[in-house]
Amino acid sequence: MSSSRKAPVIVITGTPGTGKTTHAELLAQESPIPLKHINVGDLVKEKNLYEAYDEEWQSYTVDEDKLLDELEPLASEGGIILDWHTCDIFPERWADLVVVLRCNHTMLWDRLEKRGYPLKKIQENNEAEIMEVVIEEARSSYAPEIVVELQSEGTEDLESNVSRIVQWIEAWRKDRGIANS
Ligand code: DAT
Repeated sequence: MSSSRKAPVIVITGTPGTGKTTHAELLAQESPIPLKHINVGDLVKEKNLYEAYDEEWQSYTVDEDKLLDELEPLASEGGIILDWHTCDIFPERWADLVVVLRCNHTMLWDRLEKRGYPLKKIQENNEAEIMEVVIEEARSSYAPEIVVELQSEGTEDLESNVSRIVQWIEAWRKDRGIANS
């Protein structure tokens, strides 16, 4: 649960390419309270929070203990957006809202191809989206009432999703008797 935080922790997750970073950036701009966008993949690289780099898959094997130690003080304080393609390593008590972005798999394929991913990495992620890996993971890790699945295919989706999250932030603060600034 959210304990005494005055600002929420919002997890934005989904298969790579579903639009997490795009959503997190717009949300950080439009939020009624300051929210720090933490791109967890970038943080892992910047702070060397990995055990190894896999050339073949072009991905890092994350050192989960180090990552959790790095994030713990930020999560306790609140006011952050955690942007990552997986969510089940975060302790349940950290999250106030878990947004899972979804995208049509052919559209996702095109986005990942544009990103220059190797074919097997595109295939793996495409399959993960079809098999609903991330939404299943979110549902098995968090209370159902905090998990929201949102479509992220075009800019209309992006805008309506972000305004929905902004409304959720306002309601979250009101519920806790924190005045809107
Ligand atoms: P992620 O952070 O999940 O890997 P991203 O935010 O980098 O994904 O988005 C990947 C690409 O797809 C990027 O070029 C922006 C585009 N995109 C994602 N969601 C979108 C949306 N809802 N509307 C328009 N473009 C979107």
